[in-house]
Amino acid sequence: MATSTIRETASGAAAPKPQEGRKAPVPVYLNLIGGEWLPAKSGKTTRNINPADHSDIVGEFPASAAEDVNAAVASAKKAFATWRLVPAPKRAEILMRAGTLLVQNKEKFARDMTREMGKVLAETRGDVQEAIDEAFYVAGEGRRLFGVTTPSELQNKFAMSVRMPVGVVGLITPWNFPMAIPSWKLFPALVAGNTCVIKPATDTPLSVYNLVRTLVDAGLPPGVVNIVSGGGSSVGNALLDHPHVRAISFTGSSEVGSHVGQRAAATFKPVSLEMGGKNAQIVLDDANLDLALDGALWGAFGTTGQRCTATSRILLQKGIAKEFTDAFVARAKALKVGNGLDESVQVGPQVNAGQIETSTRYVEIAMKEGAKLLAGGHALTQGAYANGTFFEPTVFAAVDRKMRIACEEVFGPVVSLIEFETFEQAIDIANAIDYGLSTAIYTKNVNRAFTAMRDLEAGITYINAPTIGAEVHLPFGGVKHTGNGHREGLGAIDFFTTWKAVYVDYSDKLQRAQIDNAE
Ligand code: UN1
Repeated sequence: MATSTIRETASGAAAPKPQEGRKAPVPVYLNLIGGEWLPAKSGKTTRNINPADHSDIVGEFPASAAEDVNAAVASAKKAFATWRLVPAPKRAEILMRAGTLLVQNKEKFARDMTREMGKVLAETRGDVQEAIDEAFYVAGEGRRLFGVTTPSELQNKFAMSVRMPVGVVGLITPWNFPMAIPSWKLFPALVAGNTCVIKPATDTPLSVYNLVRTLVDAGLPPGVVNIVSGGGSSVGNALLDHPHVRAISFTGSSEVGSHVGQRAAATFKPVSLEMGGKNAQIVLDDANLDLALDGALWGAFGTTGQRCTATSRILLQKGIAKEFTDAFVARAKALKVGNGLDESVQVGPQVNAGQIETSTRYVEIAMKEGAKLLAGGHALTQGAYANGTFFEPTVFAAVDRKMRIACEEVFGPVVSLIEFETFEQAIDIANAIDYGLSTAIYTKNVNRAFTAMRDLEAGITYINAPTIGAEVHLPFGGVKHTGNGHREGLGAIDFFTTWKAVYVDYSDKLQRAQIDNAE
């Protein structure tokens, strides 16, 4: 692989800059363009800071602009000419090797991720594991990528449909699953023969570097994947506008997703949007209450509530509401919040100060609306928390389904308890939102479980399991404002390929469809 004059170390880092008064020098990471590790043309950088400890600088990353995107797209376009001709099973072998390398580096990549994103080590190990699962799952696709054949209406004519790569694809990825979600996009795009320009989330670029560096080490040719780090308004918009980018895959908020979809429409790019959620866990009177409590606690406060699939509404049937609420509040209060690198910590920091502001604002909104605060409600700023962005696990009760706290995504450790009387009411409340990503119901009644599977308006429904925990080989995505109809996991290949119909006429004469064979 070609390198620039900049000295390259692992993960695309250039020679570290010594920091005054600092023990370890700050590594400087670069863009990957056409196989070379390059700074932003402007020379600008931004800092990646540990949200649990702001004195810990994870690295400096390029603050790129449209000119860097242009170079990356040009290199991806050049690489497409040859990558699309590499047999898919061979492309898949690179993913296989990448999966094996990820297994070897799982612990290191998990620690890097906890440092840049905050979630606890058990979860960042899970995040890397999800990329490993995706690598092995999608590698199998190299020997499938099935098309269909069908009889022609004419004699001596053969008809088939084959999947073609789309071309250069732009991938815009979020900070909450810094390696898993990039892998959901990169791996299917690659096995299908596309070349990629990826814009990592500005809060968590290191995990994308670790992932892409792994692909390079596994043998990915130069230019097939390019990384351009930087902000949404600079790098993101340049990808959306670029005439040679043929499709965009985005995961993030519904607000930004709406912008992405509208802007990309100007150049007719297909766009896959995975966005927000306001996911409900329903607990019926007949549920195994301990199981429902375990699920609710994990669903609401796992990843500090920063999952699109996080449980943010717990719908409680009257008969169990009090017992559940008391136990849930006690357990929420007992959760250990802290630095995710400490194995005893259960809830890490929020990713940045902006997220703390959002959580704080929603607590104020909920209080004004008349919801009852039963636990948490504040940012943690003293002692060990002083250098980070921490928020208490927060529980509201007496929440009415129409309150903003019951309808809008917080993306933090804030959960609302809503009571209901009948099963039908629970389904109504669960569906009475703009989002439709994940849902869960706890019951032992098989009839209710199946009715819920049918009637909950969501891309994912769990029975007796929390709203989080999707596996890579099932379709991932949602309805209403959560998505625009595409799916990751099972379904990603559909987005990253385009159908071509092929007709082979071996009759040696002109045969006019719809005319020569008509009665
Ligand atoms: C997200 O919710 O932002 O289903 C992604 C899960 C994970 C992926 C979540 N496998 O909880």
